[in-house]
Amino acid sequence: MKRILTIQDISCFGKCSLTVALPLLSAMGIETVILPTAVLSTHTLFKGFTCRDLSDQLMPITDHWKQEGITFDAIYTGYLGTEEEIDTAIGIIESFRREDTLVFVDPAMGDNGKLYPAFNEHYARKNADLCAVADIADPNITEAAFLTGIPYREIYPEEYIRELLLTLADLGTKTPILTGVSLNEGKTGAMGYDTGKKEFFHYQNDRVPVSYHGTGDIFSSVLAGAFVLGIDRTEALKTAADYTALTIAETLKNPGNPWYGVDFEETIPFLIHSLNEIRK
Ligand code: PXL
Repeated sequence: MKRILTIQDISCFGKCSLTVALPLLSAMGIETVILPTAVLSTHTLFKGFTCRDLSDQLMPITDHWKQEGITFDAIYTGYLGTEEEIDTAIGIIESFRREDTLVFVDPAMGDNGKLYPAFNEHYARKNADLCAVADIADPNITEAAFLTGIPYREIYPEEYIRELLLTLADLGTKTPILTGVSLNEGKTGAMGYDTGKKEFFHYQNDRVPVSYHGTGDIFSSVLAGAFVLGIDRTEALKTAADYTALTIAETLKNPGNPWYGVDFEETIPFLIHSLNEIRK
């Protein structure tokens, strides 16, 4: 069984970061080791959230893993919270990385042209150091704009996406993948650039015209898992994008319509089914 380490916060309520990554990666048949960087009462889009930083725990925890000889096939970072956490995550990657370890970075810090409430532009630029050590980094367009300094655009030609991808590649990411990319009216998906093969690749599906919190974490968790399972990049993009789109569509049907996160629990059987189809 493949083993992944995921480093991100745990928001006790709100369906994001570790409360999404752990169930999804486990459901995909991957042993999932967690390193919570902070404990929050809710995610930061709620008012009055509490936050206990766990920075001082990270080195003792990973030192213990070293003593036990624990290794990882992949390391996946998500929302980190402070610049110090970014440095710590880079240190952990350097310490645990082996030749074949996949390093997947989701520089979760904003959406719709804005940074999340806890962040500023300095933090955003610091995330570029983390992307520099990534095999795969999957920012959305907002995050890519803050990482590269290229102004954010809501409406864009494909050339803009290619420019963002090439600039992310210049930061050091081997395969940058931009999420929330719409190449045609009514469509949405992701586009990537493979620096080894010097090739762009993309996957688009029908756009569900709503925006839900936590969908970036769902997409990243499934995409990271698919790469860890050795699924090829186009099929991996399709698996993550189709699962995310279906989950949004299912959430819309829920009369309670939770604003704070999507009903990914409902669609886990579909995810498992699509992985079984790929394996056939
Ligand atoms: O979904 C990204 C995320 C993760 N963790 C925390 C957040 C957010 C987005 O707002 O606040 C704590």
